Amino acid sequence: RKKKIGLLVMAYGTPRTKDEIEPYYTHIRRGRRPSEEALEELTERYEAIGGISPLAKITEDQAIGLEQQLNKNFEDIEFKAYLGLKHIDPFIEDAVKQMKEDGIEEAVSLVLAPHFSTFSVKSYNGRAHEESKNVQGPTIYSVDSWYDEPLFIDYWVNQVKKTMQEIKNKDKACVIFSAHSLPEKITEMGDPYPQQLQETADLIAEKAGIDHYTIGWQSEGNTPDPWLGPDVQDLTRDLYEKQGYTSMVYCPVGFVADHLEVLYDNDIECKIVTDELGIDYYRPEMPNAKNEFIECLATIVEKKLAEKR
Ligand code: FEC
Repeated sequence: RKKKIGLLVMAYGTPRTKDEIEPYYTHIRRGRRPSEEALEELTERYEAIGGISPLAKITEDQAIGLEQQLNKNFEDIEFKAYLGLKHIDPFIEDAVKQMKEDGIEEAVSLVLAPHFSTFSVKSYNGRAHEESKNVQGPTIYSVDSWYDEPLFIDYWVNQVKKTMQEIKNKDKACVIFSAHSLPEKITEMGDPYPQQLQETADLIAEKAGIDHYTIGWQSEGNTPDPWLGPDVQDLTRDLYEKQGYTSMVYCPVGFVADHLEVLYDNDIECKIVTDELGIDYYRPEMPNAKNEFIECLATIVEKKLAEKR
């Protein structure tokens, strides 16, 4: 009989219907209900990208794709994927309980976000381990980060090169590699998040032969404390006004799918700025469930297994 290994695939989660926006937003705000105004504003952003986010389907496709790829690569193991979401059901805890019920004794956990932060990856993995302890569930081998995985770098190298072919005056083009902003206090805690984004950017730029690039932050929260900057919108203005760049290539490498933070914060908000300045906007395709990205995820899991078993 084949050995069974669980794949705990963790992701942010998104409302699947308009009615789910409120409980989802409340969960993000750690149980505090948003004001009517804030709720309305978020609903409008979802409406602007077509009513609801395509993220739910993409995350599911990524998890299924990963399961299938690994089952193809290993003859002696049967992999089973369990989706565990941060802010909506099935929650991370639900997935761990389900693994326990299914008799899974060993699992690999992977967060669908490449860079490690105490606020993101650490909290996902922490919740998984905590629940597993509570229910005496499977031993979970957790991947902490994969921002420098060669297949991940290659994905973006190919995308950036493809986009660059569309740009006539390459000397006037700047690539902006970005990730979700986080409160600045993470740097005092020694969080590797900003360095990891810089490293991802350096690796992609080097391999793609890009000389003009920088990193930036996006989608920051609406709280009084300072967030990591520069924000990609301010950065766009500066790159044009101070350095004369007239083509901006947005690579939101901290994300892996088409969702609100990309389809709205890049494709609508950053585009408002480039339109206003009269310069060109480019945004290469996100990994989603493309084959080459599924192979990348499978490689990450395989490396973790090789290290642990
Ligand atoms: O539905 C969709 O298509 C979008 C899903 C979505 C993704 C995502 C990724 C990250 N977030 C991260 C951190 C924060 C922090 C706050 C925060 C707030 C929101 C809100 C929505 C939202 N996030 Fe998110 N994020 C997504 C959606 N996020 C909606 C609430 C409205 C707003 O502020 O825009 C601030 C929370 C607070 O108030 O304390 C912090 C990080 C990531 C990338 C890593 C990951 O995917 O886990 C970090 C996708």
